[in-house]
Amino acid sequence: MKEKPENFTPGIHNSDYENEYLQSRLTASQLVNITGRRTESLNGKWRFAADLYDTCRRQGWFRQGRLNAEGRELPLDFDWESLEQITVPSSWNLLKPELYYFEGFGVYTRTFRYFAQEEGERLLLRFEGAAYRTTVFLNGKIAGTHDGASTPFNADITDIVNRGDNRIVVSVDARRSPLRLPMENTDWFNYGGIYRDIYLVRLPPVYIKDWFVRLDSSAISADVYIENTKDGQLNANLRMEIPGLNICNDIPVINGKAKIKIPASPQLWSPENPKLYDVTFTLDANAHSDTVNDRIGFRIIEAKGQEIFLNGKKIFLKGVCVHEDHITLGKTTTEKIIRKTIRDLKEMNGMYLRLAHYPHDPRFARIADEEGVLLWEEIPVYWAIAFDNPDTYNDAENQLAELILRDRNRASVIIWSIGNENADTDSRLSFMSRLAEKAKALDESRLVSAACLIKHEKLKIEDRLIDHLDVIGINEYYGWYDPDFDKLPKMLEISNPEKPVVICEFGGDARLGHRGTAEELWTEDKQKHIYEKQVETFKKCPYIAGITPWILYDFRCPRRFNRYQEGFNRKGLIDADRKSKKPAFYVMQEFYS
Ligand code: GCB
Repeated sequence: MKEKPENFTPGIHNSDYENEYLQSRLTASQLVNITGRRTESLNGKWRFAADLYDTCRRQGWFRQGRLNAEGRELPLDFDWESLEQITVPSSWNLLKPELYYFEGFGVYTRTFRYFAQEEGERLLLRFEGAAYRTTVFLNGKIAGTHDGASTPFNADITDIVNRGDNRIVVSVDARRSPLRLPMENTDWFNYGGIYRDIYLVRLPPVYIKDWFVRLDSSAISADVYIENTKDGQLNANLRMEIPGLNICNDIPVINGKAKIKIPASPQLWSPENPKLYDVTFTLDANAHSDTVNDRIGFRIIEAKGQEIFLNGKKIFLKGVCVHEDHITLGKTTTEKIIRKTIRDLKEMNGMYLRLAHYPHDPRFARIADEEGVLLWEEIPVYWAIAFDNPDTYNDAENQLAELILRDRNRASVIIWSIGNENADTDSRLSFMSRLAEKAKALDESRLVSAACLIKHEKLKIEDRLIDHLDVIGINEYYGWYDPDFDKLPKMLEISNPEKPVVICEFGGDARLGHRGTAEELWTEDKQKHIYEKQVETFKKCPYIAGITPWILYDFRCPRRFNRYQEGFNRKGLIDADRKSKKPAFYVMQEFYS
């Protein structure tokens, strides 16, 4: 044990103050499915301070007051109502110039009033995304800590919420670190803060925690999970209704779990016919009732040999990659932005998106369900993360579980991607094969993939992880990072993959409006030339089952400084204004038509 001198003063001397906050972790195991539930938004005006030295947590500001050893009040270095007002959700970097490069701790606070509406009511505090480590306090108590910038989490605050006024304090740590996911080096901008919606959710004391409904050959399979927060045995009656299919069945609940398979032939969901069915679960348990509704599409996605099949028909995935980055909002998004992204995809004659490189806003998959767009969803196991570190693994597995639990009822999502461009080492193989197993354990109805690298010396698709994947994702930049184009057809010829291949990245940078020859770097002409050569080659390859060029829109990136880039990755087919198209956009439009 470290010596603690008599004059040690917590809050000014370094101590392991963080340990206290790490005891109560908010993880996938607590996640409640809130789809179709009534929520009360906590979006809006909050008080905020950039807390460079993490003083909120060091000094325990959340306790609201500080006493000395004799129990006398100490002067406080904070005063909640004098902090500046900001809007939540937002990426703090874009709120004002002084915060543009800020990657530290931010402390947020606001009050809310609460009165229970039913006896035994539970109250959840739900975050859809805060970057990166979030510690939540309510009325002087710790509600929990969450790791991961892009997945949802919730804290059950029933035991610490007051009748009437409540003060919530949230400390968000946006630092990059070699142990985090992603690690400190990424090819995108590290936006910080509470950048997605935040809600209160009321639940009865016995409630439907989660459901997973999907088509399983010719039957609809449902798994439903019930949480009983009351003492005593659960006495529950659960009903599933799908009026559009004349389904109305009671499902027995055993130890909080209910499972059923009902033969059915629904109209199949597809990009041409994105048919959704209303699904309702009603629970009557221990004198309480709970109802949840969802809108679910039924379809089957499979990989056989070198091909991908949707509802038994071979498909070619006509797609494009997209980041969440927005010129004025950063990682914060809106329904309008999501719908516009899908319109741009459709204008390109595409029907598939790779949501790179982390889970995007939860509205994306819901809107894609309605619009008939197929999705690849991904966790930020990006480049050289700490594959040897068990904490990093636990974080990755938890982020994967949070994503899958959030979106496994969405027909649009067909692929879970467990990583991007990770070198084929032993520790990476063990880390990522465990992730693949985890994805299958949580959801056997979708395909698992990862964006892999080519073995350059052999000029071949070869990676030990492939044994654990259903679909091989390949990133290649022939014509750009490797100027020798002829290697692409050679590589495709030398390779003989036993599984379908999707080219999940290719492309090159072009500054909007910069013209020149097809050989001149950074010109629209060179980018167009790369696209023409790439798609010509793909046409001749029998085993490519889909492509997603990099990328739909230019996006901010602090690694890119030259006169054409000016802080942006310019590989977009459309400028960062999300309006102005580059000529390569039309190459894809024609290829996909
Ligand atoms: C890649 C990465 C992507 C980068 C891109 C680029 O291979 O997966 O995150 O942004 O290349 O532009 O270099």
